[in-house]
Amino acid sequence: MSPTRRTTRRSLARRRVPRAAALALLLATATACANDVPEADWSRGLLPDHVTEQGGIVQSLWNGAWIAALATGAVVIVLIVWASIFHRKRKASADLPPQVRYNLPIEILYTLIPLVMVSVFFFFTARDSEALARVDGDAPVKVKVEAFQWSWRFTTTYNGRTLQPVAGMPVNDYRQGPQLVLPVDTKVEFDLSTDDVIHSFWVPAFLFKRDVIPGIPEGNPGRKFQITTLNKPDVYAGRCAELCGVDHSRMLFSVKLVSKQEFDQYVATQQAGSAQ
Ligand SMILES: [Cu+2]
Repeated sequence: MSPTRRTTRRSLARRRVPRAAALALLLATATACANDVPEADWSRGLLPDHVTEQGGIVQSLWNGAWIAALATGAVVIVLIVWASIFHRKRKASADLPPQVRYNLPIEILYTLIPLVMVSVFFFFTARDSEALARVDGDAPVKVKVEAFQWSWRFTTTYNGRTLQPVAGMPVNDYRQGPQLVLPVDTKVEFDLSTDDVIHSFWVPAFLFKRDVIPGIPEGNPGRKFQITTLNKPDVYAGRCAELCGVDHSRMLFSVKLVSKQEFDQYVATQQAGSAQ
């Protein structure tokens, strides 16, 4: 390498370091601004702590996929390093190395191993998608979710009694958006609908989101999903996950998980309101 080229490289590197640092700082501040981003933990593969039984299914599928991907990556890297260290071109000879074209056992191996890997991924994904999409129909709490530009209306039915709808408007903080109150350790069925554009119902702590598409008739299984809440009472952020117009980013809501007693009290007050 010529001395001039070395200096250019060094000065390039010198220029890049502060730029990278500035970018990192910008990213850190940008994340800090979003107050509704749940805490991600390396032990969970950077997913938020899940608050539904179904979230557990997603978490283990996620873990398994990463373990398989990392194991595959490790094997590939070891093979690359091994080949590049022990199978270098010998300076003395100009001959080609032994060619392995039309080597049937190796070709079968090339085909079978990826096929087996994809099949394993497919099996677990299909099994878990089926479990996540299952709706029994006997959930004690049913929530009709109506998405609109740019907020949500939640109408809860508990043991056959329908509460007053909770409707919101665009907000900057999810805590000011409409709040859906749900009891812990309970099966909840959601029915999603919209009259305007495509939205997407997303509660990060559920580790699940589902598009809300206009025109899907009532009773269609594509509108429904079901969760079983875990005993983790708290307030969780929810948002629209489909760019749906100018105030899409303010289409925020919250889900409050409460004890069954508190939920009964909530139902009582909501019913008193609906009697007016
Ligand atoms: Cu939306």
